[in-house]
Amino acid sequence: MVKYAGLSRRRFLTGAVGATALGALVACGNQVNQLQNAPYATNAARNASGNAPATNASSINVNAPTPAAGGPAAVATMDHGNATQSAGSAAAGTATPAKDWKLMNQHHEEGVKTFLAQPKTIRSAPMPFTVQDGIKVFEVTAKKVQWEVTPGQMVEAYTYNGVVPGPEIRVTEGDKVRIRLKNNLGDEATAIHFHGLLIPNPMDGVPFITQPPVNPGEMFIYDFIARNPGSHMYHSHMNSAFQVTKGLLGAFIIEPKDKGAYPAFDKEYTMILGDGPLGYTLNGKGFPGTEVVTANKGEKLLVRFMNEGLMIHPMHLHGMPMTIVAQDGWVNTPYKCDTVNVAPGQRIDAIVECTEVGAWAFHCHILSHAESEMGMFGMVTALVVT
Ligand SMILES: [Cu+2]
Repeated sequence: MVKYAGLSRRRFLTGAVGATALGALVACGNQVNQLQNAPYATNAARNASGNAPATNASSINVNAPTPAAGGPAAVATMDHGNATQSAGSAAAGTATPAKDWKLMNQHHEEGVKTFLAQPKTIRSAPMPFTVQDGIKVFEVTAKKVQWEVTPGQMVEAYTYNGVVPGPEIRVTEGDKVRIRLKNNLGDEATAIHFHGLLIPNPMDGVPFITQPPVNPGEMFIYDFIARNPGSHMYHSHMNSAFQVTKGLLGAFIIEPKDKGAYPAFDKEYTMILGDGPLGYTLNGKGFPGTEVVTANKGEKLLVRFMNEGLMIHPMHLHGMPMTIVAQDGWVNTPYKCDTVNVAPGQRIDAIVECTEVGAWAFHCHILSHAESEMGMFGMVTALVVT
């Protein structure tokens, strides 16, 4: 049916596409996408079957078609290589119901094509600031918006400044920082905790412990000095299992004054992990809405993993090892791995030496957070090295 515009599926999935891999991949995705009349039709089905944790079923697209026979529970025992197996040929109670493997292939394929057609950069710009009396002042407004988690799937999100994650706050060690939090949520109080920062106690952002709650319509001003460099976060500490997983979260990065105090890298990418009402997400998006990570051959890519969800996510990169250089902002003795556990609240800094050209899958290895009969979903992206 659908042609790959000169690129075979095997070629772009293995990444053996030469020096213009990304351009070819994206062009390929775009061209293929144009051939489809309803490119998002199967995404709705994918969302219904997998993108959201079971407890959040009410927030996902309930108008989607019924998932393929067998359902998610059958996925663990599914064997793509054994297509001749059928329910009637094995003892009752032990066999997986027969699959429509052509339909499954189609769902998997369409997800990848949609992913490759995404723009390369979908994240918002770092949060702007003004400088007043030598203080970097950031304006942060908590408000609800309709957020597109995957193409065509809108979910109510609680946001800082209208985006999930909130815009990255980036300052330098020693900076004087002011955060002006306005609560426009309308019907609940909130507060910001600066996760990982060494900070004066009254600025720690925990209602009824260090400050009054910031009620609807109110403002609270946080003032502190950025003391400890590293990968940190900011998030709600009010009704947090709900507010944070709905989107009140963001990266707070303090660059070291002395760049030599941190391992060398050429470019960086922050990947915030999420699970909850928005589904399984990387930077507020579920596959195929996730962003393609790109690097040139030979570059050292710093990936800052941050987990703002409620579950542990072992993040796995195909093709190349990661060197773990810091945890929770503190530089540690480096070690190599290809899968790194990121627990809720943790930040893990990993440097990837991009030695291998190609499109390398990059995903959570709790596979029920990443792939089902309906194709890949949730915590999946790709590192494309050209
Ligand atoms: Cu996971």
